[in-house]
Amino acid sequence: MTSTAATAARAMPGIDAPAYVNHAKLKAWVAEVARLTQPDRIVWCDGSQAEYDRLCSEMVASGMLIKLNQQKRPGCFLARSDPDDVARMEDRTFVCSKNKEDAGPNNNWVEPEEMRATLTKITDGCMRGRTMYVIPYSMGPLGSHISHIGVELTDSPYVVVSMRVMTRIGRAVLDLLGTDKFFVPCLHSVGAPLKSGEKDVVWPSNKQQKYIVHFPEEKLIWSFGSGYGGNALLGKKCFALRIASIMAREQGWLAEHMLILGIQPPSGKKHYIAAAFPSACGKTNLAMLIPPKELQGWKVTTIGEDIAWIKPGKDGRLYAINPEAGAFGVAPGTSEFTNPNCLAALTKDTIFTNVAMSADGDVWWEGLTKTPPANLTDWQGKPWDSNSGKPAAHANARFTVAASQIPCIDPDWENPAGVPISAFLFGGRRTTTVPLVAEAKDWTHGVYMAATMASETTAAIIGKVGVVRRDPFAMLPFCGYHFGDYFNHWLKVGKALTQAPKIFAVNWFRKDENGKFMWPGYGDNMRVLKWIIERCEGKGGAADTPVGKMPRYEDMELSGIKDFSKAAFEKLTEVDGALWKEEVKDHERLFGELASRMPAEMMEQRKQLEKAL
Ligand code: SAT
Ligand code: MN
Repeated sequence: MTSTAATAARAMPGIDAPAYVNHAKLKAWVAEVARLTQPDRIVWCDGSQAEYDRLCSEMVASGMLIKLNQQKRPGCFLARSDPDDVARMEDRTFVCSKNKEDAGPNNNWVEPEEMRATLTKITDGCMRGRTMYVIPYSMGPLGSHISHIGVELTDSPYVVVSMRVMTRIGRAVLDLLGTDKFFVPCLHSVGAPLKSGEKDVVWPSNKQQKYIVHFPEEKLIWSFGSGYGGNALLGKKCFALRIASIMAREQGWLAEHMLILGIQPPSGKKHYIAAAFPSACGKTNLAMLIPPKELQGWKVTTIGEDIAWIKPGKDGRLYAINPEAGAFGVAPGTSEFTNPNCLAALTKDTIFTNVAMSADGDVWWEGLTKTPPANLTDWQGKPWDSNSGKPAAHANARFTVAASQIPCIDPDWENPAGVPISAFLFGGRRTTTVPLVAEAKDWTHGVYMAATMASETTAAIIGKVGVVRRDPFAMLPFCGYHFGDYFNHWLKVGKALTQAPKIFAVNWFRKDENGKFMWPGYGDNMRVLKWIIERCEGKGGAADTPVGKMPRYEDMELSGIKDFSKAAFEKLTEVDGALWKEEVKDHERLFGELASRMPAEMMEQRKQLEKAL
C-alpha cells in the first residue's frame, strides 16, 4: 500500500468500526477491503427499519428505485436493471479450489492464486465514489445449530435492502459472532467506480467484466460486475448453496436447492417434504399450493421456497431449516390462478425488479391478468407496444418479499430445531419420457433418480432457453464441488439414517403430441403429494415399474380434473422403453464425465435399470 492510500483509508468515514464490533478478524478484513476498493465511506448496517427506509429514499432520489402507487402497493418499489444484467451468469461463475479435480467438471475452475490476482487487479479502487456497506447476516434463525453467519461487503444499496428481506441482518448477528466466531466473507462490487463529480447511472454494473467466484478452502466469496439476484445477494446461491454444500460435506449435513412444505392431512399427523427443482420450475408455486376442492381438508404450509439446510438428528431422521428469510421469486406466471398465496404476499413492502409498470404506478407481468392493462411501461422504462411481440416484463423479472408476508407460512418456519423431513421430491421440466411420479425402491435408487434428473433450461440463467440438460439434484449451477463426491456424500448421509425420508421423482411438465401439458399442475399437484404422503405412511397402493413404484389410476384422487380420463392418466405415466433406453444412454454419458469420482453404486444402479428396461 502506498502512503497516500494509507492516508486516504485512515480518513475514510466509517473505517473505524463501531464500538460494538469486537471481532478482530472482521475488523481487519473490512479495513483491508476498504484499502483495496477505496470507497468514499463505510456504513456498518444495523438492520433497522430506519436504515432500510433511508436507503430506499436515497435510491428513489438516485433513480435506482421507483416508488410504486402507495395506495395500491404500500411500501413497494420497482428497480429496473441494466438490460445486460438480468439473471445469473453460469459461465462467469467459478469454484477455485486448490485442486482442479475437487471442483469437478460441473464447475468452471481457475487456479486460485491466478483468480485472486485477477480479482485484486479489477477490484483495486472499484468502489471509488461509492459507499461500502458492511452487512452481517445469518442464514437461518439466529442461533439455530443449523444456521451459519456471513458478512457481505457491497457497494450496492439495492443489495443491502434486498439482503435485509432475504436474510437476517444487523447488530444481533454481530453479537452472535462475538470476538472470534466463524463467518463466510463475501465481497461484492458492481464494479463501476465513479470519477469525482461523475453522475451515476440508474443501475451500475460492469459491462466488460463479471466474476462470481468461490474459494472453497477459505470459504471466501468474491463477486464483481453484476448487481442482480444470485450474482449479488451473496447469501443466496453463493453461500447457502455453493459454499454451504462444501461445508455440509465437511460437517455431515446437506445444503440443497429445495423448497420445504408442510402437509397436514384431514386426520392424522403432519408431514414435511423437501423438493428440488431447477430455477424457475415452480418451486414457489408448489411451496404455497392451495389444494383443489376434491382434497379439501388437506392443508399446505410453507417453510421455504428455494433452499433447504438439512441435518441428521439424534433420532435418525433429517431436520430441515429454510436458511433464507424471504423469497426472490419469478414474477411472470404468478397469478390469482397459479399462486394466490404468493400474490397476497406481494401487496405490500415488496421490491420488484424488471416487471412492467401500469399507468397508475402498479405492477404488471405476463400471466398476471389475461389482458394487459392499457399504457404499460415495459421493464426497461419504455412505453410498451402490445403488438411488438416482446414481453412487457422481463421473463426473469423478480419480486423480493419477506417470508413472514406469505399467508400460508408454517408456524414452525423459524423453529431453530428445523422440521423433520418425510420425503424428498426431485423434478425437472421434461416434455417427454419422465412420468408424473415414481417412488424410489430405496435410498440408493433415489440418489440415482436425483443424480440423473434433467430439465429444460429457463430464463433464470443467461443462455439458451428450453434446452434439456442433466441437472443432478437441481444443483448443477450450485454444487460447490465434484458431483461424484456429492453423490457419495448423499449415499453416506442416507446410510447413517434410521428413519430416512422416502425419495420420489416427479414431472409436472409432460406434453402430448399437440404440445399441450398433460397434467394441470399447480393446486392439482396436491393429488400427487397426497399419494406421496400415503406412501410415507405405508398406505397408498403402487405398481412396480422399471423406473420405480408408480400409482395406478385407482391409487390417486383424480376426480374433478377437467378432461382427464383413465387413458390420459395412463399416457401421463407411461414408461416408453425406447425413450428410456435413450435416457439411460445420457445417464451413462453424464457418469462418464464424472467417472473419476463416481460411486460404484451409481454405476450398478444404471446397469440394473438398463436390464429392467
Ligand atoms: O440465482 S437467482 O437468485 O438469481 C435465482 C435463481 O436462479 O433461482
Ligand atoms: Mn433457486
